[in-house]
Amino acid sequence: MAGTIRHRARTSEKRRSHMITGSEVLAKALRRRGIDVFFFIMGGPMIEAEGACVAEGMRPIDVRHEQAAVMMAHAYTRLLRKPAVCMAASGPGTTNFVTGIANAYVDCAPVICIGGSSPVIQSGQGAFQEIDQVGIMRPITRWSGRVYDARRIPDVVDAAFNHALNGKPGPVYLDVPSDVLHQVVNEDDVWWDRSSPSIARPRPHGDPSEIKRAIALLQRAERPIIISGSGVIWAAADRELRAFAEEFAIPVFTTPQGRGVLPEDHELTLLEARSMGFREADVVLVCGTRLNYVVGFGRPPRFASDCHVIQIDIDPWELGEGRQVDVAILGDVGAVLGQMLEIGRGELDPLRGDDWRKSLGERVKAKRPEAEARMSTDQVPIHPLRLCKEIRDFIDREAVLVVDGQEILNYGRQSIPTFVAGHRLNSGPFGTMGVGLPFGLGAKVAKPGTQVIVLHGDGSFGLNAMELDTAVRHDLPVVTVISNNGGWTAANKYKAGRELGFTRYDQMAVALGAHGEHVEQPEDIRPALMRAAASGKPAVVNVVTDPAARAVTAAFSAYET
Ligand SMILES: Cc1ncc(C[n+]2csc(CCOP(=O)(O)OP(=O)(O)O)c2C)c(N)n1
Ligand SMILES: [Mg+2]
Repeated sequence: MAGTIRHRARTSEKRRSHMITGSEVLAKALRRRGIDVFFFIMGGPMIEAEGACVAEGMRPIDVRHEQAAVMMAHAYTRLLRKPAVCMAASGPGTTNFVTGIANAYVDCAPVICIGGSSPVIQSGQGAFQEIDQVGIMRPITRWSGRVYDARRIPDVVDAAFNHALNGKPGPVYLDVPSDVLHQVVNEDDVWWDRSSPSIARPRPHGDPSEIKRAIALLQRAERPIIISGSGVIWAAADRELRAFAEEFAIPVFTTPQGRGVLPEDHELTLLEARSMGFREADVVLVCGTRLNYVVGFGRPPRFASDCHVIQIDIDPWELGEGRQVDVAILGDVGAVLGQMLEIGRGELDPLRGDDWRKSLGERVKAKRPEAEARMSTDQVPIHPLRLCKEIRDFIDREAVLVVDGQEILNYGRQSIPTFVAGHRLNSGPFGTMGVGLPFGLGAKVAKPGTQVIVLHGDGSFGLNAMELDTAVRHDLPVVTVISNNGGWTAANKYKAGRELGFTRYDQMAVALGAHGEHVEQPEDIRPALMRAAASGKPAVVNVVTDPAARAVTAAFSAYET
């Protein structure tokens, strides 16, 4: 009742002149930054703001868990290389963001997370759903801040976007208290000045003297390689990377999140010779990726102790982090590679290292038939690699493939190639189970015309399985294939809490209005995939796989990791 009276008072107050609520200012500020979709669960004090966003023409994707909202926004940023917004109610709605935000932080995805909060006027008094949301988010974001006056909303929204995008990208958290959202202000008093949708990310060039040193090192290299990370995808530098690699015939290895910068049937993507390439390289050009555990910290035994490292990164704190490097170039990876290409022309001889490249190529050729044979097994229960082969042969070349789980993640990484930059998403360097389905849905929202396939473990599927309902309600026809090995990881030894049983997730899908398929024989996988895709609905293909199959990377690899 009190709420209704307040609402009427605000409405009549607004009619008097150009009066506007904080909620409406927020919606307009987001629109000005080019936001056209948002992922959320409704709830106070955000309800009016969310309605205002719809009124501004933004597409509302209401989900079933706030964690999934962040993950959908995350995939959207990756696919379209632009920021995306998610929103939550105060208190538990916002704290449910946490895993999604932490994952986006480790993955450097510029997700703009907006949480409603209890009123400033009651702060510290035990208000409804009051908790230190800004403090909770601070260590897992690039910026966590609060707006205290509706007139400042566009200005603070701009600050949030700038922190998300400039330098190394990452998530930000913006806290909007209820009294700021409900505040009625004169539109003329709102700080619109800095808010422009055309604000460009700075793309700094590298120091020319460091670039010369890098070229000099490459000139002396007998066995150079490039390691390319997701920084190259975010900087939209796949063209520059490809041009540089091709000009000087340097093999390219990507991180799992950075796949597709070169189509993985390109002659310089020698996937199966990854370990050998790392081990034997004498100069490593690291582009837009951290020297973290994913690449063995750039140290022995993965790399030779005397190999030289050139690192290009937009973030000064990443340069030389983990290990010392020989040349550190601070700058936008696309801009720097452009500079290096210019200086390198005429200086670098692509024929150098030809013999070594050939031996890497031979390694690839030698390993392929063996890997193909392992993937072709007719065993029952179905081997996860057979499932990977069926998916590999079924999906479009441009498909977005999301993989989540442990055994199935490892098998998938080794066996299914990617041909488009950014079209491969997975549990990521943070190792987050549950990203699969929400990533798939975020990808489908971003690119509705592209086939999206999620390859899920049965355990990881369960974490955000209710997002199937989101898929049905929002008509997002993503095909989720479950490698159902009856539990978490392989049953290769006793593990407490491993067993989940062979649940009929396909029946659950049907109950939610999606398409369901249940598969136990290898020859039935392909027809089930075809029916699932042809249904035009979100679909679950529940494939019973061998619980004993354990992906030992070295032993099973089609390409070594
Ligand atoms: C959110 C989260 N919870 C728990 C873990 C620990 N964990 C890592 S892999 C894994 C098992 C995944 O099982 P499943 O999705 O069924 O795939 P499978 O390995 O069986 O193919 C678990 C529980 C994690 N990484 N993330
Ligand atoms: Mg499993």
